[in-house]
Amino acid sequence: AAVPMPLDDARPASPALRHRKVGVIGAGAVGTAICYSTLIRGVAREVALYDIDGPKVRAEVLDLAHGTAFTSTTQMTGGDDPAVLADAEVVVITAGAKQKPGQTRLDLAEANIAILRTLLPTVQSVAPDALIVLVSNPVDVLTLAAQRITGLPAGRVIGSGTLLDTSRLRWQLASRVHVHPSSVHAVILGEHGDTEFPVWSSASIGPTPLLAWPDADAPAFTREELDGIAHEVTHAAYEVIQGKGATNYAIGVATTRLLEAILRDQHAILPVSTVMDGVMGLADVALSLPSVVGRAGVERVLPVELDEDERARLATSAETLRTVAAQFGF
Ligand code: 6V0
Repeated sequence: AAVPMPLDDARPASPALRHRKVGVIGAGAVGTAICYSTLIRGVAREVALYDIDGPKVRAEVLDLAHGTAFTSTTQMTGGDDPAVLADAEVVVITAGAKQKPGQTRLDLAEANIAILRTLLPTVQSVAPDALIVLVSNPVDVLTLAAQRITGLPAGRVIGSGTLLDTSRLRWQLASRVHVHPSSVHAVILGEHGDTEFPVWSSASIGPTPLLAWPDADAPAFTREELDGIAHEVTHAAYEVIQGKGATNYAIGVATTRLLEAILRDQHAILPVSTVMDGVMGLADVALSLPSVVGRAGVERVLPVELDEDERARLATSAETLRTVAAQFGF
């Protein structure tokens, strides 16, 4: 049963928030963290959470709703009936199996594609105009599968992709040189997974190219150090999962950032995953490249200047993802 909402909330939603509804599927560690950060950052008027596990989703919705006296988003709803997602503008999918220690993201493909096959027709019937955001893993394979299953335009099916990995990279570099992560301009591209890669050739800190970073307190980066940072970023999830069984807070705020770019029509450039349509010679595969995100979803995918090594790594990422997707007929 759905959790009832108070009808007499006197606080007017700001005009910017009116009618904005985000649906989240999956009341696990990730789905609830997305709800929590979306409530706190106030990017939607209503957040609705759906899960097949009734008692769990009801408890999570109540716990989240109990805090809305202190958040700018005033309505937290949800339940075990997909009708709670009705008319959402964006539906975020976090349902499904997650990595156990030692598993890679690609090991989850079979179970999570099967979930998509039943879930997506339901989503399309209750929220026919919704943009679909995939977070469940392997997120790139699921993004391709979801686009193929729904037949939606490529830009309306968006995987969180390497947005989280990019934020991990920016945090690592920022800690190293003692600046705020928002002043670190560096991206991870390709698969959200083991073949992802940082684009060092165009990375900068403030206006200074990373490869020329000159600071007495923080001497220039060596190749070995950069390789070490890249390794840590790629393996960060394994370490967190080993220790606490899930990663959730960082993907929560990363997904909220994506929702904000969509609902506020920001035309923000974010590294997210969509089905490629020829940019950089890539097609029939979903992976992350810098993408312009606004109300319509991914409006444009931007080609990136890469050095030879980076180009080879992009090709490897695409090939790996194609091989996995092909096993499931995509
Ligand atoms: P979890 O805590 O096990 O939650 C999953 C939830 O999905 C559970 O509450 C289930 O009841 C629910 N569920 C299962 N099937 C359905 C269904 N058919 N309909 C509705 N609900 C269903 O997992 P957690 O939240 O930790 O992870 C969810 C997914 O996110 C996993 O696939 C992770 O690998 C993935 N992540 C993706 C990240 C990214 O950067 N893209 C980051 C972290 C995790």
